Amino acid sequence: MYTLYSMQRSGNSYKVRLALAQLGVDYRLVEVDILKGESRTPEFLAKNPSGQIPLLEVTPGRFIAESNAILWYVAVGTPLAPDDRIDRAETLQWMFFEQHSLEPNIGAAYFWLALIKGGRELQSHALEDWMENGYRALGVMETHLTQRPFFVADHFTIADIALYAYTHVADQCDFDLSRFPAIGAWLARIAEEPGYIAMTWQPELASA
Ligand SMILES: N[C@@H](CCC(=O)N[C@@H](CS)C(=O)NCC(=O)O)C(=O)O
Repeated sequence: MYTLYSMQRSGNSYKVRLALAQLGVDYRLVEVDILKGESRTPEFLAKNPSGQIPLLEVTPGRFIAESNAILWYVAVGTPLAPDDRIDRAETLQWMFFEQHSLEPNIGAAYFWLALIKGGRELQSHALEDWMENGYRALGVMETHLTQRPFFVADHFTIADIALYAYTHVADQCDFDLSRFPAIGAWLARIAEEPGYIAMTWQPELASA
């Protein structure tokens, strides 16, 4: 059985919880509080030298880091991970976009504005860039979704899961999603997928 090191309010961790729920895969969950430095202890760094969650132990002592790499690992061979060559490359394209254009802006804004007390004041110098670049990423997504129900192959895939995690909480960190009707419809479509779980959902927590 997999062991997932995750934090409840981490969007990157939620991607993996959402994919595992969609796939109906059981796993052991270990909650890691990054705000208390629990991902930077010697024990955790021995598992993932980057000191970050999510982290998936796939077999005893074998770990995969990076949310989008974990998504590929758990989803390969299922409809969530397209097999066709072009669809697969497009899935990767959107997952790289997520890491490069969306997560560093909306993910950062979410972390500092929604999770950290006093974060707005601490990061006031960065906020303008996050908003400008985050809105640009949302604009790209909106244009794509105007013509299609999902990002790739006209069905729900790990590209959607990767992009959904921080987009669906963007309104908690100053982004006005009402400006993006196609994104709004896509968010609603995902929430209706069979096996959908909210970010707040948790299986029984295992002890660390
Ligand atoms: N690119 C990584 C980013 C992971 C990441 O930023 N994790 C954050 C939580 S969302 C973390 O563990 N931060 C704690 C730290 O860096 O000390 C991914 O997609 O998994």
